[in-house]
Amino acid sequence: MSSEAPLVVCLGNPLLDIQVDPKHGPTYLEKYGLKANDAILAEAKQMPIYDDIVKNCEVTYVAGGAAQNAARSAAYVLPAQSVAYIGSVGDDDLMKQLKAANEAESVISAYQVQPSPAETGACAVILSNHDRSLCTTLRAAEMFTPSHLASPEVTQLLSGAKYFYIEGYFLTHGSASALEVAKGASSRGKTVLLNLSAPFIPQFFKMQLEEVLPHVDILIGNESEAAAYGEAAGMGSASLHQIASTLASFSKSNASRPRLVVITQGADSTLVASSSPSSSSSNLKTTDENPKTYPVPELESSKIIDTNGAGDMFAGGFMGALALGKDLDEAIEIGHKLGQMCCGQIGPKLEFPKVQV
Ligand code: 26A
Repeated sequence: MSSEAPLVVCLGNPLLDIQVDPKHGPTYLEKYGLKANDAILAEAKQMPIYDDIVKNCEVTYVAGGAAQNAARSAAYVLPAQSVAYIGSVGDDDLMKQLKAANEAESVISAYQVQPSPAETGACAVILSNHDRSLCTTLRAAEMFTPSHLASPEVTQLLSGAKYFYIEGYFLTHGSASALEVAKGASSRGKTVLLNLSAPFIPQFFKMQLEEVLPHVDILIGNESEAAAYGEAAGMGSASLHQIASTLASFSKSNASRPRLVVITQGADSTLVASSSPSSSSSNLKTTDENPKTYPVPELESSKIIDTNGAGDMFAGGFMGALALGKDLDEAIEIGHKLGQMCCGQIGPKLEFPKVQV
């Protein structure tokens, strides 16, 4: 580790993605009762999917875990050793693969390693057309304990960083730790980002989400996650604009900085709502257009390999750009570029050797 503390710390569930060749997609969606474009925690009926795909399909193993993908994406635009990632893993081969992927892309892995027989989490990725269905077994990831945050290595990371990124998925088991990180960072005037991650988070973990939200400066999500929040919050037929504005104006502990809510919509425009569009002198300033819309550059369908991780790469690139001091418009543009770059790769990956974005 270099003597300078990393600028960015990410917190999440480390997972190894097991991607199934799209030719098997429809069969496996049907067999395990999965929706084409969704992310879920595996229920008992889906547990056999991991052995099944490995035995019976052509699979590709790729580093995954939503916040870990975002960490690699932030690292893509930042100087070496600027990004650290915290999560819980098993002491196994899967962990070694994840650690190697982080190392190759200059992300510091600050893993809490659970003793055997705990295993590193995995995500079955069922591809069909340009959709991806994610079916996750958390295993060691959900054994994360707040004690890890108090370890000397992590304490140092948390006290030195200026940007904190938490995946909504972590709230399924680790809301106490997420709250500790967000609250601590926010009270020290640092920037806290939270990703909604999947519709089931606002749907089933609304309480945990709203507990962390006051300490969040930048909330990121996509259209279906925002809609799920709208529904859970009893907003009936509210538009995406209204839901984003409601989330932006949700109570905030650090009132010196506005909250931004960034909603992506695949190929459609990205929307940014601000709780106070013109009050900020920082690089988070928006214009009077609120929410503001940012068109997404066109991406030829033939250039898309799969969409797994595109949202994470958008979020990580966006955050990395902000950490570099870029303004909001530039940061969104970089996010779009990295999200699209990811669509041209197998799984949550970016192009190497690095291209200038
Ligand atoms: C708790 N769950 C369901 C999850 C995840 C997850 N990361 C953390 N927790 N379910 C899927 N993912 C990751 O999301 C990425 C795509 O956005 C997958 O590992 C995949 O790389």
